Amino acid sequence: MPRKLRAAVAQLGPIHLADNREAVVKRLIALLREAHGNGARFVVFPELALTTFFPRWWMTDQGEIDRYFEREMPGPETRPLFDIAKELGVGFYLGYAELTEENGKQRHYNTSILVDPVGKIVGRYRKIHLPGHSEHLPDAPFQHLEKRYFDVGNEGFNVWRMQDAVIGMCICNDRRWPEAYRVMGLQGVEIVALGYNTPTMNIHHREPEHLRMFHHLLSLQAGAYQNAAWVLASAKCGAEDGFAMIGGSAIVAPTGEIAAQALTEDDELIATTLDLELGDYLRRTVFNFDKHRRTEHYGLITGRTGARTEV
Ligand code: CDT
Repeated sequence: MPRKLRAAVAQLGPIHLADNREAVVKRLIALLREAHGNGARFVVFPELALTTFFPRWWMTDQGEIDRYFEREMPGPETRPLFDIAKELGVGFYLGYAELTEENGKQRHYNTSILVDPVGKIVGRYRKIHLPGHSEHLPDAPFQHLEKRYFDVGNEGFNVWRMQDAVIGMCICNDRRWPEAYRVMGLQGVEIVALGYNTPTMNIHHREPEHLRMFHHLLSLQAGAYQNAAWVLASAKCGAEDGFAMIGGSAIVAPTGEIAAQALTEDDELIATTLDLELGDYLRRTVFNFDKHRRTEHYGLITGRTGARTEV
């Protein structure tokens, strides 16, 4: 009997500064119900799915910044999502800003969790590749202050067994880094779940807008193929208070092919039945890691961070 899991990606349209958590959670629940009606048993929501993409705003008052963070999960506003997921028997991935305390110090993480079909959190990932900058860029059309508002994730790239599948998580900018997928690939990942908020404009370098979508899909497809895994990528997109972000939520097969892709920049569900054995032939042949990887030649990958030319 081939192992199959019907799964959905629940893309979110914009969340504006004025939108509150209750209204957002209602949208998440509507998508969850739609996914269940579609036969899906696992749903991927975006990065920072409960608020606007607040790193675009320069803020100096820590109290104001902390309003975008969750101190508990589930909390009073998110509890209904967990309850309905449990009632429907649907597992999910959810991205949010996490405020916690470690060794007496407050820590801020860009986090995602994996919740099983009985509403229990079984996995947590804290974003490692934080993009953007930490200083104020007054001349830029908007900010990208992830390096200011978040600490670098401290729990690595892990995988969890849930719903008879090996599931790994990463967040947005991580999808551009082959190391993120490979660390999960080396743990036998079958599904990589990820959420993203990708501004349509690159504030660091002017480039044609179409490249944003091209690089997004290129990264998903390469990561999927080279690790023989399904990649489920969920956008928060459209114009939040006038600031545009790309859509293009996608389900990518282990072959690197796009199995489903969102068409809008609004709340939209896409679903596919994942054949969890589709990647097996790649794992046995071209990407048989045991047989073909040459770790004795990969030392620089962990030994050196930046590129340096010595010739
Ligand atoms: N949220 C996030 O990680 N966004 C980044 C923007 C990169 S440009 C600063 C991304 O990789 O899509």
